[in-house]
Amino acid sequence: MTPAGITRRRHRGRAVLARSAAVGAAATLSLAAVPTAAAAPDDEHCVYSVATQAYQCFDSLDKATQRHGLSGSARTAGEIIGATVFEHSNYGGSTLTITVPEPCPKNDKVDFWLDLDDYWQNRISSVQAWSTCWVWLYPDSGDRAGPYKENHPEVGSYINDRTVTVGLS
Ligand SMILES: [Ca+2]
Repeated sequence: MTPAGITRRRHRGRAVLARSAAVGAAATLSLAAVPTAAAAPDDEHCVYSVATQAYQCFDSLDKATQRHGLSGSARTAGEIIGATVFEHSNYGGSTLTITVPEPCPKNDKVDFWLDLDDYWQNRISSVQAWSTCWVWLYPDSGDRAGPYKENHPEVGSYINDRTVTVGLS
């Protein structure tokens, strides 16, 4: 059941114009036409720890979180899930799960921050909040949207595909 929105972008290389009439020097020009199709990534499912700044990726969200408490090394380290953010609405596409060392204290402060990497900037479309954490989404403008409590299949048109920093409070 693949979300319909995920189609691998395929740039079919324009037929190479091999003009045999041109002399040898012209042939080197074709090197400039480096194909970009390979840059289109498959979905990735990663876990980021705000405590250790460790970043680990997996084949699926299930594997990334192994039930919603994490297991294995992450749990051993005392980490719990603060939030999962998604590339597409309705929790589709790539996922990034943010783990925190403790449930978010309800102290009217943003306790945990994550500046998104190039891949995740301007990509978040839905979010899930866990472990008492509320999710705040910050666009480049310094404004913010939130708090998102529990599950939000749409973050809303204001912030959709505009988040550059995630905060957990
Ligand atoms: Ca998106």
